[in-house]
Amino acid sequence: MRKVYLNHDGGVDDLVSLYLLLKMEDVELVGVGVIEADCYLLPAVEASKKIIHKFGSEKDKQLKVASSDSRPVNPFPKEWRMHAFTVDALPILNEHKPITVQDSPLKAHEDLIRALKESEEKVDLVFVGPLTDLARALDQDPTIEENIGKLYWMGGTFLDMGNVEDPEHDGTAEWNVYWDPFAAKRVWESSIQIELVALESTNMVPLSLDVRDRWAKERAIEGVDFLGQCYAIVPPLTHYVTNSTYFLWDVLTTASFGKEDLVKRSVVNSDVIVAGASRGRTIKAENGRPVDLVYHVDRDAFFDYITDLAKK
Ligand code: AGV
Ligand code: CA
Repeated sequence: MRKVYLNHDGGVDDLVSLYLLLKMEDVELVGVGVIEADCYLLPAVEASKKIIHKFGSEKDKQLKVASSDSRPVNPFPKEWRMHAFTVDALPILNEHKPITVQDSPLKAHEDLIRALKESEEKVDLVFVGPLTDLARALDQDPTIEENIGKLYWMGGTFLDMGNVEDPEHDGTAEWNVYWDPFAAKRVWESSIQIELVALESTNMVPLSLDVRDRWAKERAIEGVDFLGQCYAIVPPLTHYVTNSTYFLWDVLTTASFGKEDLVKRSVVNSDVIVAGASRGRTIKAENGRPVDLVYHVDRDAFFDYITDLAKK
């Protein structure tokens, strides 16, 4: 059994990541934290509880979902943050009420410390939103580093173009770094092993119409229907990439944890810019700290993998 803690920020691919972690054999989810970055907190927490209630094992249903009180440095656009309301309202998640999965009494960063302290073995971290709760946990109790296996993080890019389009910014950053660059910098200062699922690889897995059609064809299988319903909420790539085009950023991060041979990695020494027009940009730096950059994914194998998980 591999133990994993998930911290997410309530986007469609965040919630699908939670679903897929529940479906993985040989993986034990030891905690879930939700941060109000690319979402509104309440629907994201409620949707998380409903996904665990619907798709989790008896053990999973004992999980308590922790809310974060972390605040943005650079907030997400409201339109994107609305997606969690739709997932939370999907009939497939609201059929069996009351929902018995509970809220954690702890704040997300404290719940992370709890989960790490409770475990005898090392716990891997899957972070698919900003790193604020991890940075705060490290500040509060630096000894948790010893309990962490590896951090899988959706964040950053070393390409010339990021995905932030915001006034007074030069467009070189990726959003999860940009939301709180100081948190990324704090984690870079730790000695945690970081697997960086950056735009280099996530750009290879846009939501495209053929993927939607594939899930539609197999919608008689409940899990595949759930994938289709979730990805009906967000815009696909049709003719060209726009600022709203949806990629499977977080799901690729989750898949790189679940099936390591789907992706290619290389070690990059890097740093995080925290101020100025490029704040939130990750850069290559000779004396920077090493990260394992995920720069390539076998696209077909990736979509086969997640669709097969949804059939389990
Ligand atoms: O930058 C990618 C991160 C991922 O964690 N999020 C979405 C994923 O959950 C922010 C984001 C960038 N572009 C977006 C985003 C878009 N077009 N719609 C919604 N969120
Ligand atoms: Ca996310």
